[in-house]
Amino acid sequence: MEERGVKPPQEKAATGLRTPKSGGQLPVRTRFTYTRNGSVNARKAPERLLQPVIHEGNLNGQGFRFAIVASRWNDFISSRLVDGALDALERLGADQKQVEVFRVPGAFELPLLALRLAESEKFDAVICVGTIIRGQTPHFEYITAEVTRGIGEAGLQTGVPVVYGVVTADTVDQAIDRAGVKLGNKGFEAATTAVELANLYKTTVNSEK
Ligand code: INI
Repeated sequence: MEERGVKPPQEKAATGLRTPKSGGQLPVRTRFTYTRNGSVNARKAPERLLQPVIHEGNLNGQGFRFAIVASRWNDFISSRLVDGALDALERLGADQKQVEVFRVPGAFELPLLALRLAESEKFDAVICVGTIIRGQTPHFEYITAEVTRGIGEAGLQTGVPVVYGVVTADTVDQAIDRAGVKLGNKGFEAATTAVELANLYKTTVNSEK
């Protein structure tokens, strides 16, 4: 028989916000059955959904080696990105001796050095930061596309996480907003991503090494 307008009972287990550790499991999730008119069938107990193992990196930077590759163009912004990345690594427990910063002239030079550092087997993750501003170059689209492609390629070719912390903006003001003013700090975000990925790779795809 169909029930009309029955509200789903509280799904307590499905609302848990805890971050599963790598290899952990989701909180138990359930699926209600519905009647033909779309309301919950309160007469039937909810079914359990599959409980797959979830792999997710934690945010502990201790014990990992990180390279930050930073370009000097627009340095008043790019150096803020380096500061943001260092701040994140410090907060996440990375060891000072395990973090190295490499400077290159412009963003176009980031991918090759990122590739070589990733190949070197000296780093668990490479963090690329730089600033490309549209107003300053008619080649904005080319440079941005090439830098983005090259940074992605460095990771794909080596299997080492190479993270993208490059600000691309139409104006100087927009770029400043992404370097610690209104819209966070892209260097901080990239370093946090690097820590998460270093943990994820260590506990999953690299765990046999
Ligand atoms: N490099 C940047 O990192 N940001 C820019 O905004 C930029 N502009 O505007 O031209 C820029 N150009 C230099 C480029 O990255 C190379 O260093 C140069 O072409 C030499 O290869």
